[in-house]
Amino acid sequence: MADDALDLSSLADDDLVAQMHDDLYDGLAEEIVEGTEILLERGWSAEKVLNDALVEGMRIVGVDFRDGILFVPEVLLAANAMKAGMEVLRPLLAETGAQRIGKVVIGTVKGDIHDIGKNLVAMMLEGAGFEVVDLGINNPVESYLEAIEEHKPDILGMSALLTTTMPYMKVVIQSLVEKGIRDDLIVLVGGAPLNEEFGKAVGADAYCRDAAVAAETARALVTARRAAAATTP
Ligand code: B1M
Repeated sequence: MADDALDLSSLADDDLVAQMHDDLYDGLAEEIVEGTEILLERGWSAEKVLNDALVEGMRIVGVDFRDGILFVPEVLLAANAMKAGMEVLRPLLAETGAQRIGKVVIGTVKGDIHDIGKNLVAMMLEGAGFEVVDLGINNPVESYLEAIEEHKPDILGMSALLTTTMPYMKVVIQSLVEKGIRDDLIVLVGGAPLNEEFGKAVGADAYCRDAAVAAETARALVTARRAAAATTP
């Protein structure tokens, strides 16, 4: 830290969180890591740091991106800063003593390179006891199908952040139907422009508003499916 730099640890919680929103906006990864560590040392839960400091900071970035105040290079820096903070939280969010309760293949759909939300969902799923195979971004149907064939997951998760890429989820689900494997899988979808109605329209089992809901839904649907299988003669 330079001599004239702000000492983050001297700030009260509220001021520190506000400062982190500014630092995220300015793409300052080191400061975001430091702020994240300070809040954890002060006893904040990983979920609270994530939601109040990082996700809220990114929401503010999103508003100015939409309004043409911020542009792609600045938003990329903000995204990198957010990812740096998420790396500090990763072991805490993914921490679980429980046995693996199922497997998830997850990826962002073709044409879409947004991965922050999908990465968060993957972390929360790990934390909920799932083994997660993360296919990354920009996935065509073929990469989902190959991963399903190879990993035999209980759940397929798809993420889309653009109104232009979200319809691709239907393409993927339709190809599962054509291959006769749709009912072997629970399909969960998520991403900022989606909603419940869209999830139903594309034939997903559930739309997940956020990472916490994704983890809860995954657990509930896998448990229900196992219970149904156990009672089927
Ligand atoms: Co993009 N971008 N972007 N962008 N970007 C949005 C999505 C946008 C809403 C910004 C805006 O205008 N306000 C807008 C989309 C408009 C629309 O389609 N209606 C937009 C646009 C237009 C674009 C470009 C086209 C811009 C351009 O080039 N002119 C371009 C497209 C590139 C492409 O994908 N082909 C583009 C590029 C980028 C960057 C590369 C600069 C960067 C991405 C970096 C990265 O991800 N590595 C970026 C970013 C960062 C954003 C915003 C600002 C933030 C997204 C984010 O990370 N949010 C975003 C504005 C916004 O959403 N407020 C925006 C934080 C994250 C925690 O939330 O991703 O919603 P979210 O995930 C949540 C839930 O949605 C849910 O759980 C997550 C955690 O709680 N969820 C799931 C997500 N996936 C799930 C999957 C599941 C379950 C739940 O599976 C089971």
